[in-house]
Amino acid sequence: MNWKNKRVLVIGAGLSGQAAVQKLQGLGTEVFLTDSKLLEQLAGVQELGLDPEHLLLGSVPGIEAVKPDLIVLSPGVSPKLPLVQEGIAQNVTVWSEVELAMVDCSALCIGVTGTNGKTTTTSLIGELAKRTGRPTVVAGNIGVALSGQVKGLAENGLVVAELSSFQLEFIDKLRVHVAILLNVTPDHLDRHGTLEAYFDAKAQIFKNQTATDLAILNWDDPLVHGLGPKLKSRVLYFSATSFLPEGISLWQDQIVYAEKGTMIPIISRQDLHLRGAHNLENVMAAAAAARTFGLSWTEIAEGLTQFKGVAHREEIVGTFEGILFVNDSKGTNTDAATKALLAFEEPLVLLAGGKNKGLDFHDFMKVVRVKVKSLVLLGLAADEMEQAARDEGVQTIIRATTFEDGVEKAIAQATPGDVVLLSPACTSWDMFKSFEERGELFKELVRRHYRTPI
Ligand code: UMA
Repeated sequence: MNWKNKRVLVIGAGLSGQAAVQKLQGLGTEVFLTDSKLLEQLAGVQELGLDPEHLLLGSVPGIEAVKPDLIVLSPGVSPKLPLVQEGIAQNVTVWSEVELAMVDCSALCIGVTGTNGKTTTTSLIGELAKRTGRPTVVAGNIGVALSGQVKGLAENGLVVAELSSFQLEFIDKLRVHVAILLNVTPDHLDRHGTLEAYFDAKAQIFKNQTATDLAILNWDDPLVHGLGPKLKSRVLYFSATSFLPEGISLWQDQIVYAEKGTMIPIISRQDLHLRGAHNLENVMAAAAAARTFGLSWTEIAEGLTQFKGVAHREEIVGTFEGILFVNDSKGTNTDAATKALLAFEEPLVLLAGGKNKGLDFHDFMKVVRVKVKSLVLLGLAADEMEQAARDEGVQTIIRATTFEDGVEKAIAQATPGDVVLLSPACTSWDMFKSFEERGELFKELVRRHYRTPI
């Protein structure tokens, strides 16, 4: 593409939009940036150096005001936005920010998608990738826009990208050489409408794969499993529940790789820091990906043993007066929160609630009834969650007025030997800017309660 003669409209001036603008400026394109917020509400936009004619803030313009050749969409911007719809109606190409990011990058691209486990798996692959000594970029939905990271990456480099359904919705030629689909359960239905549409967006990760590429699929997830025969690429399955004669799975307590009648033990599950069956899946997927960039199974096992997990995903805050505190602020949907509950054998006090993403809480509350001794609820979704909890026979339900009140009430419910778990099953957006902010406050409040240094 001859970028110099193009007019490109970037929608959304957050992390993705700003990184996209900078990338486009580097390509010599005429860039317009729009956002429904005002300049003073948008940190970092002033520094982009766009003149007022190219900065359309506060209200969204009509397509005629810009007449773009290309629209680059930030992931959080819905394609239902009239501006995007107008563009599509006028045959303007629409790209996700990740498509733009990779347009001039020829490094090997490893992409991770799925409803849950993406960040853990991406981080783990990133750690394994660094062991190769090759230049490595870890970015995407993980919190760092891809566009700002891949510039100048050598051809022998490795891009490890966490890719959300929002980012995959508008990819065009982006080729993910090694693509992982971990699982698909209801999430983001307020944006995608149906589970089918959400699944289709996730399956876009395989769109441009060829026969030499690799798809890594979860054998145990019926939706994901069924994709295998439809793909052009080679498929490698993993399973945390049954032994696979071809693929990565469990044999007694060992994670093993089996192929053509041979079986190679990779690591014993006891040697992993990560807890829970869902993390076994993340480890298996990461190990499969790491094989493609040339690490031996021994090197992979070393990397797996050393990985302690990531912040806000079942992150151990500490044990205070015999109570273990766990921050799973990233548990923003019912499936993630269920997995967190299932990872613990101890009696649980669960702190949950926030903003619902259009999910039904009844199945989740069935698990809460069995696993949780006290449920503390807060946030916008608290009424809905309480109703579902009552419907499913959850015994102890406590309401909190603020996040601080919720943490104090959770602590008051716990006795030595218990786990206090923050796993909200909701987004943080009713009370916080991000799940990170919520998780940080949780840790701070716990430490403050026990008067330990923050
Ligand atoms: N905006 C508009 N009009 C709209 C909607 C949004 O102008 O109709 C503007 C907002 O005013 C705001 C900007 O768009 O200024 C925000 O854009 P964004 O929501 O795409 O946020 P970014 O800062 O670009 O962050 C995005 C991802 N956010 C979302 O997908 C919601 C981040 O994932 C990602 O880390 C980042 O790009 C870098 O790649 C976060 C996330 O919550 C962690 N992801 C979801 C999830 O994991 O469940 C998908």
